[in-house]
Amino acid sequence: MRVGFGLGSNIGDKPANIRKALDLLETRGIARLTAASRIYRTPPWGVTDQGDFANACAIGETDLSPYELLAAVKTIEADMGREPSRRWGPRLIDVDILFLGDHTLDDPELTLPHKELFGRGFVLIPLVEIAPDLVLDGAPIAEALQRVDCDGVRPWSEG
Ligand code: PH2
Ligand code: MG
Ligand code: MG
Repeated sequence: MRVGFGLGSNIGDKPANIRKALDLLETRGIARLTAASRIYRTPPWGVTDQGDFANACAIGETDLSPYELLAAVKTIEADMGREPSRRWGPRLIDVDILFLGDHTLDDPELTLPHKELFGRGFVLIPLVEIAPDLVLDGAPIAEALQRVDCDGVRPWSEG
């Protein structure tokens, strides 16, 4: 089944953390990645008194069920050294499941498609980069991108 991931980091070597998590998704057999976006530098959203994030998205194929996938990404986060923090606070690595095939789920543990995806430039910009024609829950993501604030989101290499 087709799966989309959103990755974020704002502690330590942020781009290296994103690349490590992408590598673990592959090497642990969680997903076969078919596309990964560039890494973007993004202003903190939600809680603004923290450092900029590195963000990226990836798409792949997986055989795992929603909750198997959730457990697998949480294990990656824990193994990389993520420590509990306040909601929207600083994190070494965050791996979010953005969508899984056509699954729709509304559970406190896991919402599919990801509930805040449509309002976040730091997710929509990298996702549209690798999947410009993607439609989630009947909504074309490229159209959603036109409506969100993308101020300050730029490729990491451009500082
Ligand atoms: N993640 C959050 C809260 N705020 N801001 C940016 N720019 N990037 C993130 O990945 C991010 C955030 C909680 O998951
Ligand atoms: Mg998360
Ligand atoms: Mg997140």
